[in-house]
Amino acid sequence: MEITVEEQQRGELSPKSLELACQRLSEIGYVIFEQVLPCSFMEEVREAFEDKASLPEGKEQRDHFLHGPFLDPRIIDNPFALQIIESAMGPKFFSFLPYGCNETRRESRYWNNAEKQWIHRDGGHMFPELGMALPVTRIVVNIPLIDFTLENGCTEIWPGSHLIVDPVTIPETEDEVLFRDYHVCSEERGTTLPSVRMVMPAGSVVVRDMRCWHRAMPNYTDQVRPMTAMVYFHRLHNVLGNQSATERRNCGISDTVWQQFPERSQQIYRFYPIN
Ligand SMILES: O=C(O)CCC(=O)C(=O)O
Repeated sequence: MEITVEEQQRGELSPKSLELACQRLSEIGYVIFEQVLPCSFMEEVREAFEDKASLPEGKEQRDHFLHGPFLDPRIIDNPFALQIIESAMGPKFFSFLPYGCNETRRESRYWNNAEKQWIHRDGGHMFPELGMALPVTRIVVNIPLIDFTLENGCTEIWPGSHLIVDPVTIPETEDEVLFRDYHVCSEERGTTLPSVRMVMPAGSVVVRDMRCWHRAMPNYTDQVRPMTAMVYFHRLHNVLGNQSATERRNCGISDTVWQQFPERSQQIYRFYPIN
C-alpha cells in the first residue's frame, strides 16, 4: 500500500486506508507500506547496526540497540504501524526494548546447514484445539534497512497462512515442541501453496501477523541484509503485571533517554526487557 502525502504530513492513515490495511492484515496476514522512512535515515540506522559488529556479543551488543537512531520515534513509535496494531488488537498492547534485528549474509546457514531458512511461523495459534484461527494477538513490524531484493534474500511469505490451523499433536520431547511451533510446514507442503517474495525498498514498513509462514532466503550479495523486528503483544499476553520504573531503568534505558520518549512509547515499552 502507499502512504499518501497527506497521510505522511498528518502522521496518520485516513479511515479508508486504515480499514484496507486492517482488512489485508486479517485476510492476507500482512500489509506493506513502501518507503515510509527516508533512505538517509535508513542509512544512518544501517551504519549504526553495522557498528555492533565491533562490540563483544551479549550485553554490549544488546545495549547498543538502546541508543541513538534505534530509538527514533519513527521506528519505535511508527504512527502508521501503531494505528493498525491498535485497531487490530485494541488498547494497552505492549512491546519490549531492545527490539530484534534480522540479518542475512552470503554465508548465513540455517538448520541442517541449509541456505534457505526453514518455513516457520514466529508465533502459534491461541487454542489451536478449536480448529479455527482466532483474532491476531501478536504482530511484528519489520523495517528493511536496505532495499530488499531477490538477490539479497528478501523474505518469502505464504499469504493467508496465518489462518491455517493444523490438528494438534501433543509433543513428547523438547525437540518436538520446537518442531510443532517452528517447523510448521515441510518443503513439500510449502510448494503446494502460493508464496511471494517481499521485494521492497529500504524504509518500508511491514505489519505482519506472527502466525504467517515465512522464511529468510539466501543472500547472494556481499552486503548484509538487515531489518528491524519489533514485536507487539495484545494485552492478554501480559503476565508481568506492573513493573516499576526502577526495574526498567536498571535494564539499560537511561532516564534522560526515557524522558524523551513520546508518551505513547512510554506506555507501549512500559515493561523492562527480558534477558
Ligand atoms: O530475515 C528474514 O527474512 C526472516 C527472518 C525470520 O523469519 C526469523 O529469523 O524468524
